[in-house]
Amino acid sequence: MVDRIEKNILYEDFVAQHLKENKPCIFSSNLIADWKCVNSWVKSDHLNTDFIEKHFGNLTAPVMDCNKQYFSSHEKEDMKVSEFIKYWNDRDDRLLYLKDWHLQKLTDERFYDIPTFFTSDWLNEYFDRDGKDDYRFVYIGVKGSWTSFHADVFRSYSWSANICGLKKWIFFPPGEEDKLRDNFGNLPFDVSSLSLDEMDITYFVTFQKSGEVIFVPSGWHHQVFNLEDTVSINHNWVNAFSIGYFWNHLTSTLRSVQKEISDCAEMDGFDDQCQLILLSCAGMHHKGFYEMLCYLAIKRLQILESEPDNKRMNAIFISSQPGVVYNDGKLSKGNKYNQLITDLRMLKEMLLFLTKDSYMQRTINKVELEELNVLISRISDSLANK
Ligand SMILES: O=C(O)CCC(=O)C(=O)O
Ligand SMILES: [Fe+2]
Repeated sequence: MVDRIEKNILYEDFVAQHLKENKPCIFSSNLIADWKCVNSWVKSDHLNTDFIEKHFGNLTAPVMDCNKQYFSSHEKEDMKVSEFIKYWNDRDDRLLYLKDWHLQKLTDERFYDIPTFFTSDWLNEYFDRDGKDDYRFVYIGVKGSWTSFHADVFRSYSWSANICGLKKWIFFPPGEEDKLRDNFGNLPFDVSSLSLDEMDITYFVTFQKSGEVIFVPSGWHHQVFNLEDTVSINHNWVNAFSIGYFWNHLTSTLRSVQKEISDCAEMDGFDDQCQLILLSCAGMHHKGFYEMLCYLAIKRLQILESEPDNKRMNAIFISSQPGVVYNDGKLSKGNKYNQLITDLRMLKEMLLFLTKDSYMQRTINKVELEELNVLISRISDSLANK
């Protein structure tokens, strides 16, 4: 069963029961009722195509054809939004799904606010630093469109909010997917073609209605079906409670890369070559991971070290909401939860771990290693003053 959260819960309860436990849940309590897009993009429970056409028609978005497989995903092409809207209104024998559209990055307008539960997001906070990329998406799919079996990029969490429509999710706890691998170790593209009930495998099926928001934990494989025309917004995100999964994924992907090209292991530049392949297939390499943690740690230290006392005490919650640096302490009853401290403790632990990792020692140079040790001491000092 996937937990349903009907009433408002405290942030720290969500942390304890879902982030730390890495367990999925659905918020049915309409967390998104106030969203601008819920009101402007939807008319009588359906996509307001006139509005989308008028405001976004000239933009381009990635569109998949769910009737066509391309490796482990669907065939994709970039399309003018106005062309997609024409398809949406007329329909033909294609099964198109506009997805992974970075609309928030393309517009200045904020058409939704990230629910508090998901604002501690190191991934988007880090990628926002140069404005080049983000992990905030809009999905618009006709009835019958679907997303193939996968686990999310970087083994990040995701959250997904239905603006309108109905989704069916099939979830597999981490490790269960191994039971579905073929002789070559490949995962299936479509689990609905398998007789899951006849197998010794744990999985969950859940339905997400209009207004509901689902939390997808790290490393849970899933497949998603739009049972009605459906519009959703989703983010991939990572934070103190999932950064370890990210690191484990990076190192296990590196091991696969090393194995794949092991015949070149004796050649000069083997490590560099592996890192390049890792970057292109996992989206990040070891150096990038180290730089990300340093960036996040320095940003938090600067807040702790520079803000006047009262502001510092309130600056407990760094936010990945565009345009918002941090929320004040009203987030949590009694200010018991201090995200800044939680983040720094975890960042210190991870950074210490990296200094001892033999592969990381080969990846960063002596000066960088020295700087890393200085940064770790700075975090220790800051935490000791708390
Ligand atoms: O809604 C979909 O089609 C896919 C969403 C998804 O995979 C996710 O949010 O992780
Ligand atoms: Fe996903």
